[in-house]
Amino acid sequence: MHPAVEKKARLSSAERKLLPWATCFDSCGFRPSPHRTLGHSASLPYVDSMCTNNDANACAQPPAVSERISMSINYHLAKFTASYGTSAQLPDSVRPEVSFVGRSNVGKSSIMNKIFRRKNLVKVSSTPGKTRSINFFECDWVDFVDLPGYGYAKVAKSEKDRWAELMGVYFGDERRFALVVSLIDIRHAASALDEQMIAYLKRFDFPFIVVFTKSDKLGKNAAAKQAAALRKQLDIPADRTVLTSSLKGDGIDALRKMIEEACRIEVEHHGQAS
Ligand SMILES: Nc1nc2c(ncn2[C@@H]2O[C@H](COP(=O)(O)OP(=O)(O)OP(=O)(O)O)[C@@H](O)[C@H]2O)c(=O)[nH]1
Ligand SMILES: [Mg+2]
Repeated sequence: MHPAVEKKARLSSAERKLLPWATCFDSCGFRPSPHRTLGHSASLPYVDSMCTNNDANACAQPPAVSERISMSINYHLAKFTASYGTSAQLPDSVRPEVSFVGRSNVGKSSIMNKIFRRKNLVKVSSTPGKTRSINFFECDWVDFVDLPGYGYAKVAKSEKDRWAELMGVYFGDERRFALVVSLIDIRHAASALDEQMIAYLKRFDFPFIVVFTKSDKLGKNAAAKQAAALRKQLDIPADRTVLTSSLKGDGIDALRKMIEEACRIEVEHHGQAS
């Protein structure tokens, strides 16, 4: 079992309701939000939007535990499923979920395209703040989730509030979190918001890894040195980090392996739990 994705005891939904968004995420505007009641989203059109034909069996389901001998993900199957701008729309989590978080412009959408071997499936922009909704991509038996970036100052207060509520509900929800991929730009020290995000993931036992992005912007030695400094700053062991470049493709195979291992563990755990 890869230590980076070792399954920890999960929070009960009651415990997750106590998430301290107000204290943990003060400066980036998170705040506690009421939980969706169970079954609330059962009538949402999400299931329909995942299935593009009428054959229910065509919707990829996670492999059963007994079938997990080969649990690779076929990334060619990646497709956009839905975008959610309000928490009430969020669908129930039905499959392992891999969620991408990080500062605005850190490269979340770019790395998802690279993982999928696609150029423009996930919208990328040089203008920060591009991703403002929670965007779901179905990929074989896994859901990949592109989350809005934090720390982008030039956003109206009302928009920040909407985003904070959305993220609060997403992370406070009882979802099938297989892996949270927390991205940090290799060129800079982790910001206070990055530190808070990682403290939050640690505190609530989310399975997570830290991905350093844009390694092509530094020389090899400088990138390695900076990665070591960031690991120290964030107090993260080396095997929970990957140095990547979405431009060059460095580190993407290693990242795919970590994702697959995390999803395998999630399915195993989910199978045992149900
Ligand atoms: N050189 C280089 N540029 C990158 C890399 N990854 C992303 N970029 C660039 O960084 C900018 C932001 O990339 P996005 O993938 O849109 O970043 P994001 O984190 O999704 O941003 P938001 O949606 O605003 O939160 C774009 O101009 C990308 O081309 C990388 O590995 N190397
Ligand atoms: Mg984006």
